[in-house]
Amino acid sequence: MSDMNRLQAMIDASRHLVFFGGAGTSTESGIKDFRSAGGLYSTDFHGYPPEEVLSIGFLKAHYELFMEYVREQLSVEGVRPNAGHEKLAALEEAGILKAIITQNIDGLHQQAGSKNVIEIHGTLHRWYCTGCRQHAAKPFTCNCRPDAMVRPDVTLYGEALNEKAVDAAIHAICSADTLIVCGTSLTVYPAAAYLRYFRGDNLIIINRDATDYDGRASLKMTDSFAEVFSRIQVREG
Ligand code: CNA
Repeated sequence: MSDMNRLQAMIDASRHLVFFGGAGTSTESGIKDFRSAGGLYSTDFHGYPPEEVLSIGFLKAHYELFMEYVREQLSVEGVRPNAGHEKLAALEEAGILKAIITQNIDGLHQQAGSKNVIEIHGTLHRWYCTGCRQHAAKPFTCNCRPDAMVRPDVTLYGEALNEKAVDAAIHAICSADTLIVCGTSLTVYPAAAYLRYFRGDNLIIINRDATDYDGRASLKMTDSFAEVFSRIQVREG
């Protein structure tokens, strides 16, 4: 049986399918990931490594540079979901997929029509003022306090994850009989550690590069997200 047929059989047999994804699900929409060759981590920004730029300490110390990085490197304007995002939305619509947990901040799953999306690292589609908590879907100006900053509602290095999102993610993983992990290097913690809550039948990893969890997978595929998901059949009931 081919890997594609095995994947389809596991999805067909599943009663509670959950998807856990990362930046690799958006590369085929034209958004760079962090750790692939040519990803965001391969280029410093004004002499700073991106890991440092995307930290709470950097935001506080170099707000203008941080904002420039977000505008230039993380912009999601005009970006469209790919065939993989669309198939996941169709699987949810058919009642097969119960939840998407994503480390991404680009909002592409929702743009494709997915409803139950748990964004454990926040979103670039929500901005808030650290002074008065006013918020909006885009960057805005606020003069409520001299030290206030308008920032994206994303989890930066050095910050804790949103508790509600973490609880929802762990609950979804605990409830899954089949978990598809895709487009993530599984190196960003604590997100990657949530996989240890999976107690179901089949852990499926679809990722171009190797991950530390490959040995635990019932099925590992190295084909691309959009390629694999465009071939999945949505079989209701
Ligand atoms: P990562 O560490 O960059 O890993 C991405 C993984 O995806 C790599 O192992 C690649 O081999 C694999 N990959 C890349 N393209 C594909 C593809 N088309 N099909 C299959 N596999 C592919 O990214 P992680 O998500 O693991 O790291 C978590 C970080 C990345 C989170 O904090 C995110 O906020 C952050 N991030 C998000 C975005 C986004 O929202 N689109 C973009 C860049 C970084």
